[in-house]
Amino acid sequence: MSTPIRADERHDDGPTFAPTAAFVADAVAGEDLHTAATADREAFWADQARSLLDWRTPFTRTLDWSDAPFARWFDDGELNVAENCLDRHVRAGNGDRVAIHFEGAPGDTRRITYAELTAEVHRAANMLTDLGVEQGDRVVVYMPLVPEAVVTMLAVARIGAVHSVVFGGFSAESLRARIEDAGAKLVVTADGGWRRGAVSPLKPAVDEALTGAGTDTVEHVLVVKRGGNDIAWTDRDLWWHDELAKAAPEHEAQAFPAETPLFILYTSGTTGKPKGIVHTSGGYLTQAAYTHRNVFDMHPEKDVYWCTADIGWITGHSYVVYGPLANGVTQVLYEGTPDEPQPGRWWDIVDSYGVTVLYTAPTAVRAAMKAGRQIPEARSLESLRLLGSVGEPINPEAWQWYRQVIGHDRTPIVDTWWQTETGAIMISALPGVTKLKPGAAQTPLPGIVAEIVDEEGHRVDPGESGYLTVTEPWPSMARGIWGDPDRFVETYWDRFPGRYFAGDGARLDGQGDIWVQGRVDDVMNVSGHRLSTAEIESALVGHEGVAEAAVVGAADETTGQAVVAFVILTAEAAEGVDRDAVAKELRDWVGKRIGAIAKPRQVVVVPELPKTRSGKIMRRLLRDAAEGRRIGDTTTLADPTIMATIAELM
Ligand code: 6R9
Repeated sequence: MSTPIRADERHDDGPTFAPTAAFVADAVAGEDLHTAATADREAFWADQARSLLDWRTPFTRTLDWSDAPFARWFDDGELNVAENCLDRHVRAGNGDRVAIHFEGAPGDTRRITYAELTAEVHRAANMLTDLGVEQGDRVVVYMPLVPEAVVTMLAVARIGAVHSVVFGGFSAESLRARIEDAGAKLVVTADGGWRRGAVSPLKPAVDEALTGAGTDTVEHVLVVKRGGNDIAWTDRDLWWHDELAKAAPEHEAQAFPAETPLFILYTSGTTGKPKGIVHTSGGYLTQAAYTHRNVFDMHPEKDVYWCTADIGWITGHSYVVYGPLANGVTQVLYEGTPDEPQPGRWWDIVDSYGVTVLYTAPTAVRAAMKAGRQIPEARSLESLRLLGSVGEPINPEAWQWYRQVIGHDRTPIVDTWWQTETGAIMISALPGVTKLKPGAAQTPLPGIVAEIVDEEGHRVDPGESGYLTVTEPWPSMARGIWGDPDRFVETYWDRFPGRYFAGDGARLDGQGDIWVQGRVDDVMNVSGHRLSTAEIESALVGHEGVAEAAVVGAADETTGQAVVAFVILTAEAAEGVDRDAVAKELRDWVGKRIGAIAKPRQVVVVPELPKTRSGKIMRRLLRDAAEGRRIGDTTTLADPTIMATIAELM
């Protein structure tokens, strides 16, 4: 496989794929959505909110933008998010429909209907109340991808509390920092989860996190038994199954105002400290449901949908939990990795549940390409009718392979651009409307207004590149950064006044289609996961042997980008040093401080970093070295010879 083609090297005149007549005939979304949204954007969103959700108190105000950029949507309306995802489907006579086909990594399965999931969440909501969790309290969720994680999120939502899911791959220190920032009252975890045939413990990281500073707010740790591994036990620990058994089965859902906070989700920014992105209830759920229904062409009575994301990321929030459940769809939830215990496990899951719509990340597609087409070709995959992509730009080569090999040359592919901050999909093709263009996210969805602008904030002409901005408020937009409103304004709204700037560069082609080119700031995208260079650098310099560190994201065939770190050791550490041993130690160190996903692919011990005379590290040159390119212009460096030395050390 060749190196992924960068978006800015692509051309407008590649192949396009028009929707087939058969697809159009049965498509949920038609051209009329665009017409309605263009005619009156706010009225369009109000219609979506009313038709997709059940409101206990109907709203009369659609948008209050008077305190911009802090939006309030549908704010005099009241609803219960969990009731919208559960009870109303049961009341509508769909209680017997499967909500979740769970497949554990070791092969255990559970089939959970909407009636069963509703009953479980009722009990869990009572359990949380019994444990003293009240409206507005924060509950941190640190769990494997098992049904109890979904139940926890919905139970927290049901009582008007706020969840903050921390990806199970994050370290004890990352977990501690998030518990502290959110001031969590309760942590829900599991003894361990399954990964590649073995139990990967989770509870020990919670124990370690809670020995750290700033975690006194935590009153209890609720533990789901999943791995069966031995764990330490303290007075504050409680077994999920014991507490659930004690809780009453019936739960009357209370209605909450639309702007009630629903969750906090931490994401990497350009500084070392992760930001707690806050989402609220009515607007978020409206856009999660609207995008899920229209972009994935959901026919809840017959589709089997599968989004492969973990609930620790925004994709898992909006397209595993809230979107699909609000729409009453049947979905697959799989705990493991694509290729355990054998290559092709994912494709076996598609066949065994008859998955019709699959939503995954380009990095997974490229890994499947690398493993070889003979693996999916040995499976049927006939049930698939629509494929989705998210997390990073999908190079046209991977797009074509995804369509041919997985989609048998007939399925549309929707490339969906959005972010933790946007809450739900913003730019994507509509499968029954748009002529698909491999590699381009294409058009803002009906109701969304996005523009590409130059340095001065002026719209670029077709054929040009610039910064991707959103010009009008949207229902699922972040309502702020937890505990730091100023940072929200500075980070997203100051660069281009009146516009939300997402941190991505993009190109507008001759037909008005948008090609997202990736981050223009110091945020890396590794396997579709956001990592901050500053955060990894600060972890590295936290090691006693490291004097200075610079981190770059280097292009990588499979993961999109990979972390490459350049470090200067302290004089003591540098003495008689074994470079390989140091590199390994520092990789593990970063894994321990942040999490395995942040481990550098390469750690290069260097005598000096390329700095300008004013002392600014020139990451551009380090990226050249990390990608094995000819080193660019070094004339502004304080020491122009340093790059030659570094290139030799690679
Ligand atoms: C949903 C999610 C957001 C960043 C975003 C951008 C990149 C996501 C993309 C894409 C090109 C797509 N990104 N989808 N780039 N095409 N279809 O991934 O949220 O984890 O917050 O990351 O991911 O760079 O700014 P999040």
